Amino acid sequence: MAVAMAAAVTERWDGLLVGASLATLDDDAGYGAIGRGALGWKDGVLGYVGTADALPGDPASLADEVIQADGWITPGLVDCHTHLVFAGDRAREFEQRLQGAGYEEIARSGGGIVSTVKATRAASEEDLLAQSLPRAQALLRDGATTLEIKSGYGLDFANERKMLRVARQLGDRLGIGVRTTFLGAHALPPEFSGNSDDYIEAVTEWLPRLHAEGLVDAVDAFCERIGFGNAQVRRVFEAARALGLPVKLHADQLSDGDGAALVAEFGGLSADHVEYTTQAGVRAMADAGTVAVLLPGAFHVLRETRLPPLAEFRAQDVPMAVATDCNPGTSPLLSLRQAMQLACTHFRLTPEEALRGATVHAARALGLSDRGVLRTGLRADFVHWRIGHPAELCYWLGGALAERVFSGGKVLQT
Ligand code: DI6
Ligand code: FE
Repeated sequence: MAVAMAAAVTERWDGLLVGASLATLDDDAGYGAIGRGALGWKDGVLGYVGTADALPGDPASLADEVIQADGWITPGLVDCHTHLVFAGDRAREFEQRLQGAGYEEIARSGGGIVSTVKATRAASEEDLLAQSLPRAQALLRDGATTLEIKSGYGLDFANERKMLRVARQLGDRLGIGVRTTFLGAHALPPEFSGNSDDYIEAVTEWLPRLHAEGLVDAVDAFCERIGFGNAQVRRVFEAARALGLPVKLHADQLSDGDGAALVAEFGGLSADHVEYTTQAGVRAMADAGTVAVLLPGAFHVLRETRLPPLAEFRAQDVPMAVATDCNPGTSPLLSLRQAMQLACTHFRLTPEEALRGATVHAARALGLSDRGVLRTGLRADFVHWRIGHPAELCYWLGGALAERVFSGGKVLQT
């Protein structure tokens, strides 16, 4: 008897949430719905995912804290593509575009990304953290528990390093998972004007140094007419491969540059944007297991009309993730749920596809297998939503639907 009681005590969960419906997403299709569910966790890991009725005892005897809840629980959202660390804003450029100036035209005349580079270089590390923190907090408040954050507005060693350090600090400060991506090959800084090959050479030299400081989880590049060409991206990817770092790519956003096939050739985690990706690119992604990251915020803000090859992705079973692309130029978007909404309206994703895109498939786009679904043994990252059906996550524009957001079993305070 004493032995049995001791066993029960050691298995006691830290927390148990009872009564809400669960969208586990732990099936190949559907929401993986469990009505009147229960979720128990210990030491930041899920220990029970199932119906309330099948709990092995009275809730109060099972956990230190019992939360009675209605509404729905989903996995914590994973924003797998953001540029949320930057200084300043580009609201003025937004006005110019509304008066007819094109995004590429502004970039070529010294505005665009390079103007954010100036502001980011001028900011101290503390200031950059202070400016970026509210953006990360906004994403968290609407359900994100994992953020990918790219560099790419520093474009020299010290400033790329500063951005990546700030990204790490955001993760520590907020108690969430942050994955950093080195995007040195984002734009050509003015001091390398006319010399893009030399700049790429410099990028490949910075990468091992930044990696040695533990600042890099993956490597990305902007493969585009106004970015870098395939041969240059290849050099960056080879440098990543030499360090065993995974790659991803801003591919075929404004024009078809064979970007999807290139990143697939390197076994890349994801090809992102992909509006102009061809059938051959989709096939290469399918063969390599590369995720398509859809970024409907940039599509929306740029008033793009060319749709990503959605039917092809579905036909070839290429997983589609959805992310905010939070950045000051093309996607000043501070809610992943809003990105899911835009993915439904612009790309005709079903709400279920959009939810999978912002959880399961997004985790895969970051190479993370410990989150993205509600399953025993995975991280206790989940969101308790005040909704009557999961489609509401994609239905409301704006609003505050998250009752509580949990990361590693702890309620996030933002
Ligand atoms: N594609 C994008 O949508 C962002 N970067 C990129 O390569 C835009 C970045 C910016 O305009 O500041
Ligand atoms: Fe981007």
